[in-house]
Amino acid sequence: MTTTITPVRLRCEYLDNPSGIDTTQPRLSWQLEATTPGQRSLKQTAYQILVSSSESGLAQGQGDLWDSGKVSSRQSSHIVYAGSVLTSGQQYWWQVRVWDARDEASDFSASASWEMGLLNDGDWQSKWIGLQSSMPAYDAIDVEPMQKLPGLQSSPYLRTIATLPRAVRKARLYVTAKGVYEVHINGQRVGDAYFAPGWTDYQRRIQYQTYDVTAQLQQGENSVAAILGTGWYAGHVGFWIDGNGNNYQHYGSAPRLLLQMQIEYTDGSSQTIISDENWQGALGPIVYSDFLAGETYDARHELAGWDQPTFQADDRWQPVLVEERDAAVRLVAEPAQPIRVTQTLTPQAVTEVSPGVFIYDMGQNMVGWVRLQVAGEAGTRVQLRFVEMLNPDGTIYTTNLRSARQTDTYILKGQGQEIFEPHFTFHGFRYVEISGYPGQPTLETLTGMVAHSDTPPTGSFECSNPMVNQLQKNIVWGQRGNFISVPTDCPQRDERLGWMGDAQIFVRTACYNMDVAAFFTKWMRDVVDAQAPDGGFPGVAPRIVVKVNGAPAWGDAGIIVPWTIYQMYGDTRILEEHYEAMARWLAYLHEANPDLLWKNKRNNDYGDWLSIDADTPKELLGTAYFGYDALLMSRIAHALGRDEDEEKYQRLFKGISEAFTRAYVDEEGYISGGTQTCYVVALQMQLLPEHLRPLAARHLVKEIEKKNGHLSTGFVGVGYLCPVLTNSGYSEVAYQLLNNDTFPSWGYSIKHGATTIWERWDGWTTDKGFQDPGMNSFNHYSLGSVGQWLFQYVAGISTDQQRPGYQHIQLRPYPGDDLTYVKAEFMSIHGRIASAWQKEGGAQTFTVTIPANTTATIALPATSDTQILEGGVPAEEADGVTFVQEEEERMLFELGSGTYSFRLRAS
Ligand code: RAM
Repeated sequence: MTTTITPVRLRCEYLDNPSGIDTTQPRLSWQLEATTPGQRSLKQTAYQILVSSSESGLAQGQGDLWDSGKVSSRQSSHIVYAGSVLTSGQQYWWQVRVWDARDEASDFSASASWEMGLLNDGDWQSKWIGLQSSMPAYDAIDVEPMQKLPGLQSSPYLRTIATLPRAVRKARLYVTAKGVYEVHINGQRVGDAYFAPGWTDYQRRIQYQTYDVTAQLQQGENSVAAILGTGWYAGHVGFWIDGNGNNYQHYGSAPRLLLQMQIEYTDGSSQTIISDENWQGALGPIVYSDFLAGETYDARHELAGWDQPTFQADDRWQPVLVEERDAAVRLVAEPAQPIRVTQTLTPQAVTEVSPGVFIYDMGQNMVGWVRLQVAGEAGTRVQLRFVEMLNPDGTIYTTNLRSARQTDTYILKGQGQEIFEPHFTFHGFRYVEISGYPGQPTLETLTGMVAHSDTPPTGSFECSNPMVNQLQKNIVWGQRGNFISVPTDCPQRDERLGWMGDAQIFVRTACYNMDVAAFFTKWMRDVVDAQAPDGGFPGVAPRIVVKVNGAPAWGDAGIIVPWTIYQMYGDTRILEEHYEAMARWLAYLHEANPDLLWKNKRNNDYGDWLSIDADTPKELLGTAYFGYDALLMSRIAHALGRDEDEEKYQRLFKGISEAFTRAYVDEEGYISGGTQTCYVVALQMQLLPEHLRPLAARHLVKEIEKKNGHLSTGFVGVGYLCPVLTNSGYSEVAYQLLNNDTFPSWGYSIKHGATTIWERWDGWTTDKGFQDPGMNSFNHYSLGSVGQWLFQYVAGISTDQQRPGYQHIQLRPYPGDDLTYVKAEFMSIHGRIASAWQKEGGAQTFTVTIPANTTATIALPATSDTQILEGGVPAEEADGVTFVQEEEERMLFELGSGTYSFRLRAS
């Protein structure tokens, strides 16, 4: 007999064949597919993992580092490596085979691998290098006065020659920067990452990247070279906090490079190339490159051949400045996907708005930059300015960028066709203004380069309402544009900070759209690095610019984010890793607020930020979050088997919910403040006694009616609004909010051309035009947190809280009256889940797919009177389907893996 299941998609620490990880007990995961498509109720009953120190050894079935033996288990994700000790720089190959329900073994899977990075501080021999400060800057260069921001720096070009005496068998490059880097070997750029090493608190922890450069090296002389940018380290980030314009040099004054190349020769000998005194530095064509300002590139200053081994350095090249490493700053492997260009866009239109000034419409508010093609005389200066919106007269609207310039300037060298892409800057924009272009630019002149943390797409959602489909697109574009090493609030103005409130409200939506497990694994370390000694989590992580501790709904991201990652991916390690930090945050709140209302230490309390004519009392909102923290901590303690803590936090949660009810709720379920958000948080966070819940839900609906069927929630209330309505039996009200296109609603922005989620409901209105430019981004994801509701309720794809990570799936779709169909998919850690429903005539069809080795409970909107067929036979007789029970207006069935199509008809 052959097996029914096949292991596929092997991953290590959420990544495909990662190189340079520093987790010494990495977790291995795979997915299972039906060997014969269409088979149902397939499960794994056992697995065997082999890990080998060589690819050929593994091919011969040897697990010299680890042979798990046959382990009886359903587990197919997060299996902790338990073999011999893993060592720096070594690559490991692994494979898995599984046994099915009949105890038939599969073949071993295709092999996968991972490679360790540099695990010990002593592995690093290299030194930080940069330009001597005596190096003349391009300050005097004729930069447009408007582009002159204090702190702008020219990019260092650095190079050395590595002489390799023998043929290379294997070479790895470990590299990082204080700032951002681009490495070139023998004239070729290494890797495809942008803005590496990414943003962390550089005074504590700097990520490095590992590249396989074997194929780029040759016996003999090799050029190893790099360009640096200031990036988050020394460039402009955030707003003008102190009135002096000091929103730059947050971590240090000038960029530095740290590079180490480990070479193994075919004869078994080895060599290490490092950044040190043997490097030279010069200024090149990048006059400056800065996230907020943009880039000015003078091609006349290009250092032709500078990254080639044959290059003859002239006296522009000087010895570099060398600094020893500070052991207090940890060098860590980057645990997440790097930033990459994931798509290119062709402009949709170009218009000449005044003589020689052209405006391109990219058709999409995007984040990244453009590639420019141009030919003309040397010294011709082409300027590109990037904005999200246009003024009524068709010119570019720059005011909402505040002090961010978002301007790239290219100065031609005059040698035929020239192509320019900036190196170390990104912009948030839909429109590009080009001036100084020699000749008539065409649609081919510019190409949009979309860049962001390359988190793999996992979700899709489509329905019969085009406006809702546009909403889903806008949510995804907002996520792409703002997940840039950290989850930022916006990508265009002088801010771009890791705002915690935004992240916590959006994290579940983010998990549906893309695989963000590794991304948030990394960011939670930023959060904990930024935790204050008193236990206070920050309001932004990394903690710069806004230095106070987190406010309600902002600091709480420190608990909500790990909890959500655990729920969405079954990851207990993120809970363990940060358990102490989470406990300290809660203790900090508790100590400051012994009467269990969050009165003290609310710091910059933003309340229900950017709500519409609805002031939710801040203390009440804070207390709700305090209660939610305690509730989640009790669940987290439970997940980790910490029984005493579970009880302790449960008691705390009970105390806070009682205090909340005493202080803010009357006996008819009215909540003081009376805003929609008041009711939403009280219900979502389970703060009300049972008997008041239906009353509070009614009041919530009344509040919506009072607003003529509109929402009034800000960042904080919006995420739970539709879920709470739906859970309380008012899904039709949630649908009404979804379908609205009058102000304020998601549809309103879409009706007025939005291609991303706006920061404010009233970012632009027909009555008032643009909102206060002091804070008006058109690419902010927070109000897009309704995406969770689309997947989890409209399509009905949810995990079982008790068996997280979609090991057991809850399918509970809520068909809305105005939609005729919905089709959604979600690639979970266990494989592809799909849910679709459709109405035709008097019948409804529900088609679902759940992956092998998972089970599901489907709750169909039906009663015992409904005729329910699956594949043409009565559901309870269908293969893989077991009737469970009837609940209020729902018929529940248990499903084994596979695809099912249920047809419901009222009889
Ligand atoms: C602004 C942004 C950000 C929000 C803070 C409180 O800077 O809107 O998204 O979190 O305020």
